[in-house]
Amino acid sequence: METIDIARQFALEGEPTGVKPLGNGLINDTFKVSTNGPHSYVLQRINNAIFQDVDLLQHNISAVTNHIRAKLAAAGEKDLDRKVLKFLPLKDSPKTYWTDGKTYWRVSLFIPDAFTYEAVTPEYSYYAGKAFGNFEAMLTDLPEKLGETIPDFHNMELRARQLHEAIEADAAGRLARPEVREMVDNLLKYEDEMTAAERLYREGKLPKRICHCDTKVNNMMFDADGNVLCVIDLDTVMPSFVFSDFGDFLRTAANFTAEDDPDTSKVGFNMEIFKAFSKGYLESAGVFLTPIEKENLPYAACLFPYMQCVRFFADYLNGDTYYKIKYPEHNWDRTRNQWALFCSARENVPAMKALL
Ligand code: GN1
Ligand code: MG
Repeated sequence: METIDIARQFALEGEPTGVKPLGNGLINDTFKVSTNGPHSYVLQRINNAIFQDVDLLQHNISAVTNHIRAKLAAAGEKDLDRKVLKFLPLKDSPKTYWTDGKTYWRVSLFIPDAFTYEAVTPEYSYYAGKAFGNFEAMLTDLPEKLGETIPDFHNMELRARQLHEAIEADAAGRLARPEVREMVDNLLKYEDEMTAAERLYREGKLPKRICHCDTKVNNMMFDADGNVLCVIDLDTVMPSFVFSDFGDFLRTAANFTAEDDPDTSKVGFNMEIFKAFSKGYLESAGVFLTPIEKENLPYAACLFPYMQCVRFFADYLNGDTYYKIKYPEHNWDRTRNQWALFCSARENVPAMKALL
C-alpha cells in the first residue's frame, strides 16, 4: 500500500494530499503528511524488528501522553497540542496503530512552527535540562505500569554481553584489522567500572523510574523563540535509571561535534553544556532524586558515550544489522567518535564533581 493510503486509515481531519520524508532517526521511518484540512500529520513506520511488541509500545505511549496532557490541562496550559504529542486512532477502531501483518504504522499531529536541533547553546541546554527533569517528574505518579518496549534497553551488563557475543562471532570478519582489535581492548578495560549501576540496583541502592531513554538533543522541540515545547520520540519511555536521560542528552549535546563525525580530533566533552544542562535538570528533578542518583551523575555522563560506543561497535562487528548506515564504515566512525567522547568525559569527571 502507498504511504498516503496508509495515512488514510487514520482518523485525520480532511484528506491527505502529500507525503514526504521527515527527520533523521536511526530506527523508524518518518514522514510528514499534508492534508486539505487544518493540520499536517507525522506518519511513522515503526521498526517492529526492534520494537517487537507494538501493542505494548503504543499502550505505553498513550499512557504517558494522556497522563502528561491531563497534568498540563489541570495546570491551565492552553497550547496543549504543541506541549505533548497526540496520537490518532484509526478510522474504524480506537487502536493507535495500523498494520498489514508485516509493517506497523502510527500517526501523530504535526506540531507547526517547532524546531529540533542537532546542536544547542548552553542556554538551550539549561531549558532542555529543566524540561527532561520535568518530564520525569510528571511521570513519577503515573498510575499504569509501563512495560519495557526493548527489554533491558539501557542495561550495561546486557550491552557488554552483546559485545562479547559479537566479538566471539565476528560475523562480518571485521576483527582482522588491528585498530578494530584495539577498540576491543579499550572497551573491555572499562566494562567493570561502567556496569556499576546494575550492581547498585541489585544491592537495592538505586531505583528505577520512568525515563525517556532517548534524550538525544534532537528529541526536544523548541518554538521559534527558543522555548521548549515538548519531548518527542517516546518509543523507549520505560523504567530505567535516571542516568539514561541525563547521560544521553549530554552524549549528544555536550559533544563538540556530531556523534558520527569521522574526525575524532573535533570530538570532546563540552563542560559549558554540562554546567547549564545539570543546572536545569537539578532544578526540576532535584526534588525527587536520591543522594546516590545525584552523586552518580558524572558517572552517567561517561556511561552513555561508553554504552553507545559498545552498541555501535557491536553492530559494526555484527555487519550493521541494527542502526541505519549511510556508508559501509559508518558504524566504525560512530564507534571511534563515541570512544573519543568517553575518554574526554572521563577526564572531566573531577570538574563535573566540583560543579555539582
Ligand atoms: C537510536 O531512533 P533514534 O535515532 O532516536 C537508538 C538510541 C541511540 C541512538 C543513537 C531504539 O535513536 O538508543 O542512542 O539511535 N534508539 C533505539 O543515535 O535503539
Ligand atoms: Mg529520534
